[in-house]
Amino acid sequence: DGGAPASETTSDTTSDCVFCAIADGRIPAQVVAESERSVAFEDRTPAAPVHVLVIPRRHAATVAELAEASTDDLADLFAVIPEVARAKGITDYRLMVNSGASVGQTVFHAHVHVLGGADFTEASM
Ligand code: DGP
Repeated sequence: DGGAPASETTSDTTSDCVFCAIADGRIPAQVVAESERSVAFEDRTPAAPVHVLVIPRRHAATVAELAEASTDDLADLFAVIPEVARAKGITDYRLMVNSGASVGQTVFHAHVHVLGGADFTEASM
């Protein structure tokens, strides 16, 4: 389209973003819960018995960028988490957010990992 080259940190570039494609329904995912602003779906490579990702429909590379773009979107992301827990039948869960490649972020569309269904108290996660 002649626009600027896609960059993994360019927050207005959504056409090649896999999580934008999931939010739009262009790529299928197992949706667990959703709202006007957020979508929760099963992680395709689960690291725990329950592993759900919650994403904003709005593209933002990181949660910090999302907070700068819309605190309403950020709040909604967290408001969906109890629905995820109910849908998955868990009361306890661990939330994890990777922000930046050096700590392991691989998809540059903000997301919160909801991990549960196991006892993590002895784990080094
Ligand atoms: P992170 O390392 O925090 O960027 O986590 C990205 C997660 O996204 C990782 O656990 C695998 C998951 N993931 C990547 N691509 C897809 C996809 O196309 N579908 C689903 N369901 N999950 C994906």
